[in-house]
Amino acid sequence: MTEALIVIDVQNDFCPGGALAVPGGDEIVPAINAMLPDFPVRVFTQDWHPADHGSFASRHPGKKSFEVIDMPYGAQVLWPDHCVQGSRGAEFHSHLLTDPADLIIRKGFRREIDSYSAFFENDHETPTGLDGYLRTRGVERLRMVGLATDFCVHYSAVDAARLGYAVTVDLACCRAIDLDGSREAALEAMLDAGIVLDGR
Ligand code: VGL
Ligand code: ZN
Repeated sequence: MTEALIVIDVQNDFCPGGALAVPGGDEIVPAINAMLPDFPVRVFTQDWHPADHGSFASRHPGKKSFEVIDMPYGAQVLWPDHCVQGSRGAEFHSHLLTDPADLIIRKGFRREIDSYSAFFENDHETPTGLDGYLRTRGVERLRMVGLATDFCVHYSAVDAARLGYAVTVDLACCRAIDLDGSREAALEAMLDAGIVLDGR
């Protein structure tokens, strides 16, 4: 069974000093670099927002970061401006080895809709194309690492399981934002979806 390593959003803005810093986000980089040679297929994702993206609190007068609003596609957490296309914050962490990536998939590039998952935008139906890529390369099993455990890793893993992949999330190589217990809730949701949580 061909296994792909999926490296989610290991970008400067999700690391200490970044606009939406995940505690310890940079700590996972050496271990991810070390596992890259073990996988025949390696995909990296990159959160990639226009400067006026609808998930930014700055676009919603009177709202603050981390407040939740209703969008046509469902609830949306409002975030500080982050991972703006072409910015330093959107670049991969400088120690992450990116040359081994077969594919870099960008997401969240439509102003009107956020995309946590590497497979579908937050309407849960607009595909990113990653499923087709993996299927045509014969991938059936996925190992997921990256940032953040409770948002992009969580949504990517659940969508992958729903699409029929055998999914393992390697928790030693993930870090969480943890808004109001979102880390624990995400772990439960991933277990319910049949995902193996390595390191729990
Ligand atoms: C992410 C919040 C907003 C993530 C991306 O990569 O988990 N979280 N955009
Ligand atoms: Zn984002």
